[in-house]
Parts: sequence; C-alpha cells; structure tokens
Amino acid sequence: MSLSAKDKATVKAFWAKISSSGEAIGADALSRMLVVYPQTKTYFSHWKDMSPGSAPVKKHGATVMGGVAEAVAKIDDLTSGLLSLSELHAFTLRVDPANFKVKRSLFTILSHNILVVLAIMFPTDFTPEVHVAMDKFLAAVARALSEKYR
Ligand code: HNI
Repeated sequence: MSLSAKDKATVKAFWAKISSSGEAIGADALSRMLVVYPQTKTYFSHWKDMSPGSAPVKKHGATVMGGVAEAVAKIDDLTSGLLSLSELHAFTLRVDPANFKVKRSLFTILSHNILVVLAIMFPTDFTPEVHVAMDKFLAAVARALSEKYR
C-alpha cells in the first residue's frame, strides 16, 4: 500500500515536531522491543548490556531514529534511498535468509514499538490520522529495508 501525498505531508509535519526527541524515542522503542520480544536479543548479543536504557541500547536507539530521519528525507523514493541500509541489514540480519517472513516481522515488531512510544510521548499530536500515516510510512521503510531478500 503506497503512501499518498497526504500521508507524506502528515509524516513530514509530525516528524518536524518530534525529531528533536529522536534519541529518546529510539531508546524507549528499542528497550521495549528487547523486553517484549526477547527473540530479538539474538541480533544484539554482541552488546555487553541489553537492559532498558543501557548505553548500547540508548546509542543504537538514536542510530535507528537517525535511519528513520533519513527515510523521512527520502520519503519519495525509499527503495533507492535506503539501499545501503538495506544491504547492511541483509548481511547483518541474515540469520534466516530462507525464512523471509522472520525478517519482515522483525521490522514490523520494531515499528510497532516506535508507534507505542510515539503515542506515549506525544498523546495530543499522535492523532488517528498521524497514527495511520506513521504506520504506513514505517511499513514502507520495513519493505525498503527487507528489499535485498527478493
Ligand atoms: Ni537496524 C544497525 C536503522 C530495524 C538490527 N540499523 C542499524 C543502523 C541503522 C539502523 C541506521 C546503523 C547502520 C550503520 O552502522 O551504518 N534498523 C534501522 C531502521 C530500522 C531498523 C531505520 C527500522 C525502522 N535493525 C532493525 C531491526 C533489527 C535491526 C528490526 C533486528 C531486530 N540494526 C540491527 C543491527 C545493527 C543495526 C544488529 C548493527 C548494530 C551494531 O551493533 O552495530
């Protein structure tokens, strides 16, 4: 389901409001993913400490939201815009190349946690209209990042 012009405008306007909290959003979303979906820990087993709010989780949470910021900037062509990031994830996350759905579900899991954090941190701005636009945007990012396994 592609993003309409209205979806893109909604995502950009909302992102402009919240991007200064990117690090906090990413840290909370990543912490939640690792606690609520413990199977995702296998991808970060090289970290010393995976507990909520730990230094590696905070750092990577900021990194992930940096990737989301890049995606917002390239919202008109995510597949080519995120190509290098997709290659990184294909090789970093290639634990189940055969089982394509596992990888897709991982991106959906992280997107779900990002939406939960947005609802908690921005209850007024996170209207149903922003919710559906952000959900569709994060699904498009997930598709672009799992592009390498076709
Ligand atoms: Ni992801 C590294 C962005 C989902 C596991 N990830 C990155 C980097 C960015 C990034 C940016 C750093 C790239 C670099 O070093 O140049 N990741 C994103 C985005 C999403 C996402 C935008 C989806 C919205 N990543 C996921 C998911 C997993 C994941 C769902 C696994 C559950 N990512 C990783 C791992 C690394 C990573 C593992 C390397 C971490 C490290 O320690 O270097």
